[in-house]
Amino acid sequence: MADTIFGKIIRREIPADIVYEDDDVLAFRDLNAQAPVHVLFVPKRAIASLDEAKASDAELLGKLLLAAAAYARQQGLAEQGYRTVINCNEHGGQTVFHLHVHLLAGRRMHWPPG
Ligand code: IU
Repeated sequence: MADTIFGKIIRREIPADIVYEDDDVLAFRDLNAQAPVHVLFVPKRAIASLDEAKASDAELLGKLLLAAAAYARQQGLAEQGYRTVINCNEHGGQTVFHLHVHLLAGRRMHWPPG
């Protein structure tokens, strides 16, 4: 897949406010935060979108969600709650084609989403 801005952040070619890292996952604050807490969890091995994910990506996708949940718990966000979002392709609102999980917290979320 084509490189993206997230690839450059993972390789430390451009700066980001990194809040979590392990062997498979990097998490950093969204530059255009939509909530008091807005962190993006990205797999270091890039998958363009959820639509591109394969059965062989199952473990990596699980790690991504569990990293977001662990971060939320560790930051004291879990009791009040939070939202995780994966946008996919044009109508899903995806703008960066390196799959990522948005973690949004710190305010009450609305439903249905826009
Ligand atoms: P989306 O689901 O693909 O639309 O999410 C992309 C997010 O990446 C979006 O919330 C942007 O604000 C965010 N972002 C960023 O944090 N830093 C960047 O350099 C760029 C986008 I480009």
